Amino acid sequence: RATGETVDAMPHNANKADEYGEASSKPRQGAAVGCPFSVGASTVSETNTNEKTGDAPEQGVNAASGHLPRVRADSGGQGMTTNLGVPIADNQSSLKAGLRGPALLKDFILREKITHFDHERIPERIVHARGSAAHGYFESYDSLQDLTCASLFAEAGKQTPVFVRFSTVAGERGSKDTARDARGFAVKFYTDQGNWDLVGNNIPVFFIQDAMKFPDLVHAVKPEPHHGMPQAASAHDTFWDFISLMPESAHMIMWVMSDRGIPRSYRMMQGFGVHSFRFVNAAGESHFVKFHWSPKLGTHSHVWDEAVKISGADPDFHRRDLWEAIEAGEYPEWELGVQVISEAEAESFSFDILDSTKLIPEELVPVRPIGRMVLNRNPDNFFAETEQVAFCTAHVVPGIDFSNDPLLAGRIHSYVDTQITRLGGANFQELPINAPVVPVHNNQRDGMHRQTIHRGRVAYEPNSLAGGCPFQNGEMGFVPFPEPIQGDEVRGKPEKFAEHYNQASLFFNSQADHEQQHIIDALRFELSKVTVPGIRNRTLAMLRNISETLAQGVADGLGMPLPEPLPKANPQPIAAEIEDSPALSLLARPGDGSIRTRQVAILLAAGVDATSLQAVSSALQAEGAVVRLVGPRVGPFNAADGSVIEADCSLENQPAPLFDALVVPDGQDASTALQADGRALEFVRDSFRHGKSILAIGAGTQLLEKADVPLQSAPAGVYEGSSADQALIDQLIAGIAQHRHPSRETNPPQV
Ligand code: HDD
Repeated sequence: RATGETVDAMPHNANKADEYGEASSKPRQGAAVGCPFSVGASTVSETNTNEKTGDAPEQGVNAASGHLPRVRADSGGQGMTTNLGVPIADNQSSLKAGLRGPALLKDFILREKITHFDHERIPERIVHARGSAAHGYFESYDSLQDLTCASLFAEAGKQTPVFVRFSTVAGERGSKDTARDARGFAVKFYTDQGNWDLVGNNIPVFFIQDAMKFPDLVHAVKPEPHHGMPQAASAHDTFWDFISLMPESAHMIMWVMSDRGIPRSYRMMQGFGVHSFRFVNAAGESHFVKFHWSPKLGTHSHVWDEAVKISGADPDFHRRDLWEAIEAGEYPEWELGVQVISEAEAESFSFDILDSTKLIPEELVPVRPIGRMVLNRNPDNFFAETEQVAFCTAHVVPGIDFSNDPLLAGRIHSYVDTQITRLGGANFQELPINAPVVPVHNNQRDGMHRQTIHRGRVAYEPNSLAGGCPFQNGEMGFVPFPEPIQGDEVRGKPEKFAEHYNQASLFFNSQADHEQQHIIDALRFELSKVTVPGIRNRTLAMLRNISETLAQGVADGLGMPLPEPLPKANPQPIAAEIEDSPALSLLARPGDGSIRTRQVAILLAAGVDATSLQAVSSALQAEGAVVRLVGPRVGPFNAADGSVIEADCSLENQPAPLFDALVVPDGQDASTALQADGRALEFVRDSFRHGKSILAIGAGTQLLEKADVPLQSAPAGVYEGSSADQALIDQLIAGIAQHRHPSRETNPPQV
């Protein structure tokens, strides 16, 4: 509904009485009572003018060419019709022979409605089924014409519309957002030379080296086929059975078991193209490139206990976070960077750049920033846009080409292929969200659900009847990089692919102490869910090749002795270029230091001190934080000074894991009431255990004491004071900007 007033104007359904007995034999009143759409009311989405970016198109910018407005429907002020436009008189009852008689087959209106409903679902994606998306734009920093002729990088300031979908990998469409998993980071660029899809993840490497193993990997991680469990989780026998037999997965396992596997927000994670691609310039010269997205807000993650609790309290946590930020005008932003490598350089590395289980350390090849991406509009319709968007690694544009990475080769086939089943035929690219912003001309015809009405009698080339059109573009079109290729047909892999552990060790060794501990804890958790001892043992044997500290920590957590290390595929050690890469720690990207969009809970109950509550609340809001007043229930509470304060959420519906920080204001009666409420104590304990910033003022401190927060040890990120003075509030703001306070962590948790 557009406005609250409309709801108030419709206290009950006045049409209801007409549905029964004699009255039902007469046609209903024409107009709906209280039509919920009021003129002038609009959401952020509806006021945008550019269909793909949401912005007013600027001159010289890729203006979209009319697909989305043409298909957008808005029923404000409209009467109801069938799918064929026939006005519907009555949408309440089926057509019957007598009020108590049988329903009639000729009721085409009922049948149309039920038939359409019966077919509303399409197959979910085989992987990455759970996702959320947004529109936005990419803006190039410079002309990259020396490197690539891709038109989106042609000049500084050039904007290209994008649609971006984030996802988890293993879970089904309705599964929770905060599962431990890699996250998909798929970007569709609607360039003026056609669509380019950069279908990446938030992790720069992958589990396997060859597409041949992808179905095996996915079968292993998905719910086990006999009983369909567990949902959206890798903590089970078949996954670890496969992994422990596939040592090439060691590096990716380090990333997924690290905090990267449980990001705080889609807005706070990096993205990577993973494979080496090629940039090709107008002269036909090629460089290898790796793509990196870096979030302006920095890289931040949950802790495991928090992620588990969020999945119960709000399974849509990441979807809501992205949606709300964009609706609030807090547009998420990433910088795109590339690592550029010449063919000769590529040869010189200790690893193969065609191996997707390896990254190129930033210390070896720095990341060059080339543009920024802003997401500034939510989709109008989840199904039409987020569900029907079809990303394909085969979608490249002139200036961007593939490398010979054997994982990428399989992907080039798989994505187009899967859309044909998922979206019901070969014309899926005509769906508005998938259509390019440039016109499409070729001789492909017909197929299921064809939208275009092709004119003329020519659908072949060469032709003379249509003057040879559509004509070939020659060197203006996509010209594949002419890489000379020679070799025997062989099923196998290059030598360097056999080295599986150097970069897994590099990743583990480059983590901060608490990050290393989180990897150990994650593996302890996952392997404790494995029921077959041999699989635990084999995984431990694999971990020994990564780090003795890691393997010992996990073994201790499982109460197991350390087995012999797993024999290596390549027993000859290969010297790695570096042994420490600070860029691999989440701490390398703290963000811009602001607390914008951070969610802060202020606890309240009757008798709360309104002055301290309001002082903290206004100071936080001035910094862009989102403040929620959390009460034992929602609704009004009398403050100590007699004023009335409204709790907008409750301890029950919005528990601590959903927040970034906690404030307990002054007020003796409120503190006493909260101390007697187990949910408030749990709120404090969870906030403390999850390393969040906590501010307690005056009597609010008693709640922390009652919750066993060890105040005497002056834990980091816990601030106390007798009044809400500015210095105290500044401490809180600085604490929230740090994201969380891992120095409080103990194993097991004290609180
Ligand atoms: Fe994939 C979906 C990312 C390897 C086959 N993949 C999919 C999506 C992302 C990725 C982000 C969701 C796109 C969306 O939001 O709609 N996939 C990756 C990355 C990989 C990778 C970063 C390794 C570098 N994928 C990979 C391989 C294969 C596939 C090796 C098959 C040979 N992926 C698919 C798929 C999906 C898919 C079956 C399922 C739904 C879809 O494509 O549209 O074709």
